[in-house]
Amino acid sequence: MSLPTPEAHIRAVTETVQHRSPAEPEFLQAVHEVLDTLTPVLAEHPDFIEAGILDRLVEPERQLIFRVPWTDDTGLVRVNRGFRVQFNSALGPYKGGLRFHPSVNLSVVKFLGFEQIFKNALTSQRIGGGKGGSDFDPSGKSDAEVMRFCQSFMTELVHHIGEHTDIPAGDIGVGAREIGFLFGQYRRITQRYEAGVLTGKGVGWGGAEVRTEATGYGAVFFAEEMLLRAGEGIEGRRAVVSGSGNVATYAIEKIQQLGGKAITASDSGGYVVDEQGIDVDLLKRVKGVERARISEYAARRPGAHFVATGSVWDVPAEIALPCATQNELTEEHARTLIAGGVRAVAEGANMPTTPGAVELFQQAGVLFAPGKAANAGGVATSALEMSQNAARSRWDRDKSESRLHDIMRDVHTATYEASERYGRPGDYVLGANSAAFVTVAQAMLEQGVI
Ligand code: NDP
Ligand code: 2IT
Repeated sequence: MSLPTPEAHIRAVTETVQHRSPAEPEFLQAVHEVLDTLTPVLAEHPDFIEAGILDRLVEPERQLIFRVPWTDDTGLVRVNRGFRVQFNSALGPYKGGLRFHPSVNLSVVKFLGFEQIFKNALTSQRIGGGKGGSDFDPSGKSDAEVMRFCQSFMTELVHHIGEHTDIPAGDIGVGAREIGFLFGQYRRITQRYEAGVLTGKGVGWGGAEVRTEATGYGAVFFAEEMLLRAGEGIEGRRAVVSGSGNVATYAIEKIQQLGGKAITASDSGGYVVDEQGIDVDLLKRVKGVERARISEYAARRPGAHFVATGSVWDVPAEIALPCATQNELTEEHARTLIAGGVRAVAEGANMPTTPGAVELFQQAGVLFAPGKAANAGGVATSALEMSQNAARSRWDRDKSESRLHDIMRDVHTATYEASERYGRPGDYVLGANSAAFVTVAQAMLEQGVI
């Protein structure tokens, strides 16, 4: 048998994806981002080419799309679309969040599910990759409406998940409130208290300590590891952060705890600049408790101001943490950040930096951490939650945070070492993709053609 070269193989697989999914730009972007870095690994592993590992990896094992009918507070029946893409289970049960946002469609869920395979592999926690969600928009909905939506969503999802098959969690628009409603309905339908079927639960009923904080804290730990390797640190440095949800809030909190100063936060309506450093308690109150707009933060905080146009990337800083959504940091933004002296960029969000912007950062020698490595602390702590649920145990905060810290150090080491091994030391994109791919590919190879 004569095998194609790695380059020809990657080209052929990419063309197949484009042919099968021509209308899925986010998914195609995520596939390109991974496949374009795999030439050195495939050159070392013709067995992966022969076994069709890439051909299988880009095709989800299962994709579910379902109707989610619910009744709003006026008595009107509404219909949303629900998704769960069970992408790859070579390393363990499908694991990944649910996103509730009007922009959710199959392309978005598939890009997130694809990323999740590699991210989960990097955590070394034996979890496969999946993602789900709905085009339901929780903003402006009452708690009762959100509950009815979650109950209807779970009435279908219940048939497809389980602690040994598929374990959803939160993502944009899905936090502790939604996980509570989803779990309640799961328990009611199945008549089983299967705590490990969802993660991000309330800490009083099976949730892990530090799961809420884990993604944001983890992204800062990763940024710190990159800086320490370069002989630098976080203390005394300015950071710009986008978003004001779960990930952004705890990234800001950890930056301040480590002696840095996070000076921005944003939402879809604009951003705030607070040169004294963001007041995390006020941010939690405004965005978390009151579910108000970020402009309200500036209204209540002397010295802070709200900007409705442009983006946080217009504010010069040494550390940049995109923690809102995909493709929010463009080439133009990258040029501005580089001109402003940025040293490290770590993606708290999934795929927030466009491919052109990533290239600019790398060319300029900026330390750049892709989301699948930098934001892996969230799902890693979800896996720790599953372990605690299975053992019917509960770890305290110190143990939980120190495990998270260790995992992020290990993800950094594995990523850096792979970047060296495959010929581009310090290229964390290539490092993360290669290290994760080898782990998943080897498991697929050993498990046969399935
Ligand atoms: P939240 O819903 O808690 O917060 C999302 C934030 O991003 C809000 O400030 C929101 O503003 C803003 N945002 C969302 N969509 C858009 C948009 N289209 N345009 C502009 N702003 C937007 O979500 P999370 O903090 O949980 O998630 C943020 C990112 O982190 C996502 O990319 C997610 O996939 C990723 N992530 C999350 C993990 C987790 O554990 N939660 C784990 C790993 C990654 P507004 O309120 O105005 O919409
Ligand atoms: O993108 C992600 O890693 C998440 N939204 C968290 C997934 C999880 O299962 O905790």
